[in-house]
Amino acid sequence: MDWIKRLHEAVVKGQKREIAGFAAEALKEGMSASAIVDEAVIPAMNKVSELWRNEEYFVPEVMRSASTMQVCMDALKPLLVTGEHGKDLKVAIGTVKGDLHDIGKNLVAIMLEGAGFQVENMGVDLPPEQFLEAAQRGAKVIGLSSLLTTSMPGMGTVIELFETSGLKENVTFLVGGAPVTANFAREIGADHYAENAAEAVAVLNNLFDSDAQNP
Ligand code: B1M
Repeated sequence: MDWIKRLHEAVVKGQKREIAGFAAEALKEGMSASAIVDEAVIPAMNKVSELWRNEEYFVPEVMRSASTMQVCMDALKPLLVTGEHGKDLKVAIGTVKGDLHDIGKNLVAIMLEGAGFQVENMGVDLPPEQFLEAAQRGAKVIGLSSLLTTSMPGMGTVIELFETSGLKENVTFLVGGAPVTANFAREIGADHYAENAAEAVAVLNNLFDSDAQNP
């Protein structure tokens, strides 16, 4: 059985009841959890995005695929959360105010947890003050996600709030989301930009490594 194809199809078609079983079979046949995410789940969500763009999928279909993806990620989570790396680093991640998109942000959160970071997944539509409170609770990395050009400036608002509160130097800002670019990240004063979940993990792993080398 081509499990990549089967799992990809399950996410695209929103086969929520079947997907955990498919993932279990794929694992039994020797596929790794990260291969399932990288080769089936993420490309399938990209396909769903394309179908939405082409107006072949509408809100119900997109939501069905998103919840199917979530079931699959929940089933794989114990296997993805294996990293020893970065264990002491607290990361608070959320979608900025005015924005309800959370599929990609949740993927980033799960992958960071998988890499061993302590992740507080704060939700969506978050007022800037909530990120400040997360830093006061000990988060060293603040992850901001935005999927809308209209909510993107909200990332800058969060960073400005940290500046005026004198807390900007205490944290590292990681930003991402489909419309966000490395240039935009620089403009608003973010420390790092990641294009996708794997890059977010790589960025923070590098940060952790260099902290370990220069404590
Ligand atoms: Co919305 N939506 N949506 N939507 N939606 C987009 C973003 C859009 C591009 C579609 C389009 O028109 N082509 C468009 C934005 C246009 C723009 O601003 N330029 C859009 C719009 C307009 C809207 C509404 C305004 C529609 C309306 O009501 N008229 C509305 C807004 C609601 C709101 O937020 N206030 C809306 C609503 C919705 C749904 C509720 C139906 C649903 C969201 C469901 C949910 O998230 N729970 C939805 C969806 C699903 C999409 C698309 C189709 C898919 C987004 C997605 O989940 N992609 C999207 C079209 C698209 O992106 N092509 C679209 C899959 C996901 C894995 O990728 O989120 O990009 P992504 O995450 C990636 C990277 O970006 C990155 O890593 C992730 C994994 O690799 N990343 C980070 C993300 N966050 C990161 C943080 C990091 C680092 C990396 O560090 C902290």
